[in-house]
Amino acid sequence: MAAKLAVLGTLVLALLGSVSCQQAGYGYGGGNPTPSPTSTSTPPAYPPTSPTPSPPTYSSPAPPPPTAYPPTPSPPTTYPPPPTPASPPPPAAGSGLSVGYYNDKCPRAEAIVRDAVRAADVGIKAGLVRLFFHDCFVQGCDASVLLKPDNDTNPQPEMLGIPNLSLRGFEVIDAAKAALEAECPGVVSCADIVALAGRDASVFLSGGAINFTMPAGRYDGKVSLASETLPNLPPPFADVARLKAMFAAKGLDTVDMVALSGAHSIGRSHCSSFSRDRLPPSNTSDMNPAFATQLKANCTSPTGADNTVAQDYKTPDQLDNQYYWNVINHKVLFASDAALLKSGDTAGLVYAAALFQQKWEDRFGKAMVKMGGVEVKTAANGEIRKMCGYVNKPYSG
Ligand code: HEM
Ligand SMILES: *[C@@H]1O[C@H](CO)[C@@H](O)[C@H](O)[C@H]1NC(C)=O
Ligand SMILES: *[C@@H]1O[C@H](CO)[C@@H](O)[C@H](O)[C@H]1NC(C)=O
Ligand SMILES: *[C@@H]1O[C@H](CO)[C@@H](O)[C@H](O)[C@H]1NC(C)=O
Ligand SMILES: *[C@@H]1O[C@H](CO)[C@@H](O)[C@H](O)[C@H]1NC(C)=O
Ligand SMILES: CC(=O)N[C@H]1CO[C@H](CO)[C@@H](O)[C@@H]1O
Repeated sequence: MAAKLAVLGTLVLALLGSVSCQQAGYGYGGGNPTPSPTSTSTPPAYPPTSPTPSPPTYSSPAPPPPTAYPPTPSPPTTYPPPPTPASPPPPAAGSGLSVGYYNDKCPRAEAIVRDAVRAADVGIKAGLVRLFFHDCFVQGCDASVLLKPDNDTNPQPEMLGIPNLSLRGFEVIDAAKAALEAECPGVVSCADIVALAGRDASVFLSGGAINFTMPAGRYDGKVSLASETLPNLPPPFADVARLKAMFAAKGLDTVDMVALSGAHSIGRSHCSSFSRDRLPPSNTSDMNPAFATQLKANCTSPTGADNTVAQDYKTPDQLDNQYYWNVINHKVLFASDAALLKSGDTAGLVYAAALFQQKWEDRFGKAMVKMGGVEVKTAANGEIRKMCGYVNKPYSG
């Protein structure tokens, strides 16, 4: 009863204030992808959608008092925050992008990308959602994450940065690009393919519950540096302050951050991304002990391989709000996930997302669009690549 009251109290707070979430992909793991032991998908066991959800079993301090929140009960209609108007200089959201950008230029463009994403398995689909995030946070959404090492021009692209070591889904982007070049050569940017694929993967993995339009018109960048990945991508051991700061640096607020963190409801992680700071014997975390024991077992490998485990132990292949219940129940992998409970505004958003699935779905779509507007390039500083792994050849550099 006390727990339920606490949940409801936090909920009220969440409705009053706006918060954003965290949880960025680090991706220490990499090297030898071992099939995820949890890849066997569980039936969609969504938590009850009614305001009387399964009682959270959390034992953490009760959510902060109402005074921690914006006192003025602004009506629900005031958030999600209005779309940031496209302003010129800093992390502006998507100036120059438009929905249906390819309708005239290449009418089947979006359908071609969707078909390529549809053909991918659930794990690769999850990878595509993360790929979009990593692309946008480093050099903006410009497909710089796709550039392959080139001994002469760029031996150390983003792809070789530590956080990128476990990215996947590249072959889906390449397949879509090949089909698009056959259909309308030189028209569709790799950056748009990454963005549309991230959207489509979200639609598929949510069973259509998350469904939003993604503006397009991005150009592809020519710069990709491994050295820019660590400073721009939040690490799995980040605390709330760091998460907020790193998202804010991209023009994304706390509501966006918490909503996007729900992406940790799909896909997997290598054990190396969290075992050191989150698993016994170094018990510095507030992880549920039984969950920690299971993770420890699943991460134990006779050969020393870097195993993978599901991000969401309960519905690993569904993009749903189960993630937020996992946060509440201390059954998440990263310190950055757990951290969302540790500040009043983020905790409020976590409870709101757990209790109001549709609200979160809506916020997730809006935040994906906003993320897709980060530092986009234009014809003036970008190009339409012919192959997504390489800048166009006659390179006047
Ligand atoms: C808030 C800060 C975030 C942190 C610290 C973080 C960290 C990580 C880490 C460490 C992994 C596991 C990589 C591995 O070891 O294989 C991961 C996976 C993943 N992340 Fe995040 N992430 C964050 C935000 C996001 C966002 C904003 C998205 C997308 C909207 C996202 C989507 C994913 C997905 C889908 C996976 C699974 C990928 C796969 O299965 O291949 N993450 N993240
Ligand atoms: C550990 O692996 C088992 C067997 O694949 C799986 O059922 C369980 O959900 C996994 N637990 C965690 C916490 O990953
Ligand atoms: C790039 O350099 C590495 C190491 O020096 C070498 O093994 C490789 O063959 C080179 N690749 C190309 C395409 O030149
Ligand atoms: C998503 O929305 C579009 C436009 O409203 C609709 O045509 C499409 O069928 C929807 N997709 C899914 C999977 O529900
Ligand atoms: C870790 O320590 C905390 C606090 O001492 C304790 O509550 C928790 O059960 C421990 N977790 C594990 C996995 O041993
Ligand atoms: C999936 C992918 O392309 N990842 C790359 C990350 O970096 C390693 C090298 O460290 C490459 O081998 C992978 O191809």
